[in-house]
Order: sequence, then structure tokens, then C-alpha cells
Amino acid sequence: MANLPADGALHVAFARSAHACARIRRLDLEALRRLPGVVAVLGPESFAAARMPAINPLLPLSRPFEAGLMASDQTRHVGQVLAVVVAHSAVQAWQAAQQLEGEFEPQPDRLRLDFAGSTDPLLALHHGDGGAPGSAADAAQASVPGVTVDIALHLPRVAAMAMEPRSALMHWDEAGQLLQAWLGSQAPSRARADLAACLQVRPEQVRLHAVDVGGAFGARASIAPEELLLALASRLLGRPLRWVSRRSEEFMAAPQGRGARLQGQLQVGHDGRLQALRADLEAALGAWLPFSAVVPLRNAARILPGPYHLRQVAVQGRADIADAAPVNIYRGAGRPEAALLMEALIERAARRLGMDPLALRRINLVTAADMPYCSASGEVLDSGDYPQLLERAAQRFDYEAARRSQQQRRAQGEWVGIGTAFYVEPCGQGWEAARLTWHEDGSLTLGSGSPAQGQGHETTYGALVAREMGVDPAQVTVILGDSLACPEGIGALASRSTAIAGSAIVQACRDLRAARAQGQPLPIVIERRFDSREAWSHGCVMVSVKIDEATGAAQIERLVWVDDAGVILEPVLARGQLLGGLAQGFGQAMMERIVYDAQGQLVTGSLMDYAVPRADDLPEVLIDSLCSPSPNNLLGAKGVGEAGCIGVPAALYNAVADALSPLGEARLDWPLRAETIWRALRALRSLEPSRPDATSVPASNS
Ligand code: SMO
Repeated sequence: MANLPADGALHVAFARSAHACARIRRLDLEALRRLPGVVAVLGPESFAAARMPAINPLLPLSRPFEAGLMASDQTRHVGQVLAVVVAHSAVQAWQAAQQLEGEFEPQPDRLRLDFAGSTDPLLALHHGDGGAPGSAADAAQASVPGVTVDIALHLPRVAAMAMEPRSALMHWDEAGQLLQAWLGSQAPSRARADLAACLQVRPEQVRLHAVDVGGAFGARASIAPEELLLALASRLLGRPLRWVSRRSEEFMAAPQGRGARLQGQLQVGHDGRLQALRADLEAALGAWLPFSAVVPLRNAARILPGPYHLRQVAVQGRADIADAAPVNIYRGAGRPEAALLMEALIERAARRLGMDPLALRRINLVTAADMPYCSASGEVLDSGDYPQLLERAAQRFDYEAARRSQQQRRAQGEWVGIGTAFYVEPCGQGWEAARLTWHEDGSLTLGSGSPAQGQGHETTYGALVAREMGVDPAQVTVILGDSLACPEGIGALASRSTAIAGSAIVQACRDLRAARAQGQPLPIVIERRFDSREAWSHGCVMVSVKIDEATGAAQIERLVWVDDAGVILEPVLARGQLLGGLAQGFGQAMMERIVYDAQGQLVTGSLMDYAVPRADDLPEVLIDSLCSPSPNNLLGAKGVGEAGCIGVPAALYNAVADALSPLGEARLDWPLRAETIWRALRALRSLEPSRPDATSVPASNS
């Protein structure tokens, strides 16, 4: 974005709040206007009427909620925008923005932290009775002998960590009638509509260019206040404006992911049949709500009980705002939470029953003969042979041998664990569109509304057009993210692009060939939509870890992963998606967490304080795949982008829990850092009176 040519463009930096929750008594904007290179400083009065767009109505809010584009008389989180500083150079704008002073009155009594226990949450959901006390199901189950296991998990927020921080360029034409907007977006059609609504112009007056930004991961699914501010400021000043965020701003102000408290209770009969699940889900929300903010909670709730036969399910969920950065969908968006809760409960129940965790899964997995299968949550699993996939994973892992080896090594005093996670990955509902032009020279141009931020959709879509049209891929030009050349679309989210946007491409190709066969002359332009029911990918991760007793550090010894994403069009790109998701899932499980202190100050505000995995942190992995085509689209395709974030953390959690299980059920906090595991091991040992080495570390160190 910094290199896009734009004649006369000025540079924007945002002055940001150092307070999470404070009344703003005074802002000294005038002082900034005298600083070197500064052209304009715009405060809240310049944007008083503008509001963040309404959010996805998938879940109703329990009370009206709206947010401005910046702080006016009250700060809502550290990093919230206080003023828009415009200067001749990016450095001048940044330096001036750092010097904003004012009078702030901190309001510690009004500070809202994540999960502060609000009695009237902004989001609430409830489904199923799941054998709640007094229900019919409860009465029926009381007669079934079995075991009940509980778990409580706290997933911290994490940073989405695209390679490029957010950035944008806004350029109005001379007459002020057309805005050209360059930004990173997974949902350019919605971004354009949101910009137009905020500017109170017609959508045709915004030409949006969603450009390459090195990753999105959900954090770029919804428009941000900075982007709207840039467009408004550009119109006010009559100049092109450019903004390139710094990494530190991203930690403070960009949408974060996860943030959840999960509690579950699973009842299992002595025969190993799952009887009832109760889940209590709490999701974090920030100071403002990105469009998709409700999605993680909704997804986690609807995906339970995952791949299993289990009719008695009761899920309660809630979420509320906090004086912190926004939380949005992030690679997986509720799928990881559902998999983690369910898979941790499964393995805990297996230990309680004295049963192998794979044996427990074998009894309860939905089978190929059950497909399509309507779950207790009302979701329709479309296709797949889950038991076969489990067996494939066990075979590739050499599971029986691994368990024997574990017994021997345990007998020699080693702390080794094997963890499994079986996950499902719903891959998006609704439609996408393709616009295909067959030119007189025989070449083709495709526009899709489902763009790319590093997934390689240009390659996938281009090869698909070439295959369907019987031409060389070099004959096909793919255009993404340009609202003039592309049809509308929902976007590139929820692992939907190949399955749904790809099917729209197939439909367009078929209809184009048919039109040509009827003698229609070139050029021909055709636009087709494809509307889809949800496809469900699935897979199984098996991992073995070794815990260092002295430090608690977990070392991954082996990771085997079998994924079924239906028909794969581009194996190399699909593998890249799996590995990328694995890296992010690994990061979340083992090292990443956003930390706010009790004053709402961000403690992890840079890459010095926030650990992200590097290539040499990642284990060797063995990836295998099965193919159960989805009946719901023209390609039989399913999604692949989120799988690694879903299955990997749950398997790692289960492996660490299994390693410590000779001492009992560990209480493990996230991420599974050495210190966390060391403390869990120590806590378990303290319950064991007869272990003399349990006191080898002085109590003052805790
Ligand atoms: S978290 Mo995804 O970009 O739907």
C-alpha cells in the first residue's frame, strides 16, 4: 500500500488513546497543527455523525448498541482513535500523532474487562434442553449408569498477525463524485457498501480495490473505523490520503481473535455411548463490534457436539463488550472452540471409563451410512466416512505401537502423552458469483467476488476456468477485489471460496459454452451465481508430546493429520493452507496470547512481548487426505483453510493432558507454555502425599 502511486497523496497517522476507560476533558489538537509537515488535524467533531455499520444479524443483540468511528468524550479502549493527523510524510504524521496531549480523567470504576460477569450480556443464546435438571431427557438418563466429566477452559485472545499490518489509500476524483478505495478486505462487496453508506453516497460512487496484503485470517473480514475515517477525511480535505499501520497499532487496535471461556459437562454410559452434553460458552467482544463479531459464539454453539451421535445437547452462550480491542472471527471462528471442548471432554471421559479414547470415538462417530446427518444442533453434516478417517489416522500414526511405547517409557519415568482430535469444519453458506468474459481472441477474463489474501485463488480459479473451457491457463486472466471488474460476493471467509465461488465459475463456464454452441458471437459476458448449502470438512489430528519434567516444556515428537476436504483442485495450495493453519493453531496452543492488565492496558503490545511461531518452532508433520465429495456444490469441494486451527490445538491439549494423566486430570491454562505445564504438573503432585520429589521446587517460586 505504501508503494501504490497516488499523485499528491498525504499521509495519515492516528493519535490513539493511552487510556482504556477515561473521560476526555480536553484534547490539544491545535498544538499538533503547528508541528512540522502537518497539514490537518481532525478531531471527533469532524466525524460526529458517522457510526460504525450495523453488524451481522445472525444473532440478535439484547440491547441497542452503536459505536462511533473514534472517541468523542469517552475512551473505550487503549489504542482507540482520538484524532486523524494528516501530514506531508508518513514520519511527520506519526511523530505529530504521538505528541497529542489532553486532559483525561480515568474511570477505573467503569472499566469493563473481558468476562466481567455482566448480568445482561449483549449476546445470549440457548439451545436444547440436553437433559437439564428436571427435563424429560434428564429423567431418561438418570436410569443410565455411567460417568460424568467436566472441563473448564479459558482461551486467551490472540493477534491475527497478517504479514502486512492494515493499510489503505483513499482517492476522490476531482469532482468529488467517485472514491477510489484501496484496502485489504476479505469481503470487498460489503466493504464497499459500508463505505458508501458511511459517506452517504451511492455504492456506484465507490470503486473498491481489495489488494494483496499478506494475510487476513478473519481480521480483514469487516471494515474498520480507520478505513472509514480515511475516506471521510479524504473528502473533507479534497486530497488522496494514505495510511500504513505500524505493528504496535495492530496489537492495540486491529481485530483480535478467540477470547473464550468454555465449560462443558459430558455424560457417558458405561457402554461408552455419549448420553448428554451441556456446554456453557462465553465469548469476548471488544469496545466495538466488527460485522462478524457474533459469529464465533454462534459457530461454537451450533457445531457442538461435532462429529458424534449425541441427541441430548444443551448449549448456553453469552458475550459482552469490554474496554479492549475488538474481537472478530479469526481462522476457525468458533470451530476451534467447539472442537477443543468436545475433544477434551471425550478424552477425559475415556480416561474415567478406563477406555481407549479411540475406542470411545469409534462407538460414537457418525458413520457414512448416516450421511447426510442432522445433528442435535440442527446442522446437516453433508458427507464423509468419519470412522474410516479415524482408522486411517490411527494407521498412519501407528497408534497401537505408540501406546505400547508410551507404557514402556512411562515405566522408565518419562512424561509422554498422545492426544487425538477429530474435528468438523463447516465451510460457508449462501452464494458467490462469477463474471466470465470470452473475448474475440479466444482469451477469457474471470471476475470473482471471493478474493484472495494469500490463498492463491487466482491460480485455483484460473486453472478451473481453463479446465472447464478447454483452454490453456495462460489464456485466462483472473481479476479479484476490483468492484468494477468483479461481481458482488459474500467474500473469502469461512473456507468457502473453492466450494462456492468455484461452483459459480463452473456454472458460468458451462453456460458460456452453451451460449457459444448456440452460435452467439464473441465477445460474450456471462455472470452466474451459485447458492450452496454448507459443506463440512473433517479430519483427525494425532500428536505425541514429551514433557520435560524439570521445565514443563512440551516437545512434539510426532504429528499425523488426516483431512478430508472433499475434492481438492490444487493440492499444493491446499497443503499450504493446511500447513499455515497448523502454524497458527500451534501458535495459539503453545505460545500466543494477548494480555491486558486490570487497568485495561495492553501488556503484549509488540513482537517482543507476544510470541508467534517461527518456521523452526514447527514440528515435522505427516499429512494424508481422504476425499468424500460434497453433494452440495458442483465441484464436490469443501474448505481447507481453517482446519489446522481447529484440530491442532485440541490434539495438543489432549496430548499434554494425557502425558500428565498418571497423576490425575490436569488443570491446564492456555497457551501450553512450559510454565503452564510445569505448574499443572506441580499442582497434581501436591495432591499426591507420597511423592517426595514433589517439593523439589521452593513454594516461593509460585
Ligand atoms: S475466520 Mo474466516 O476469515 O471466516
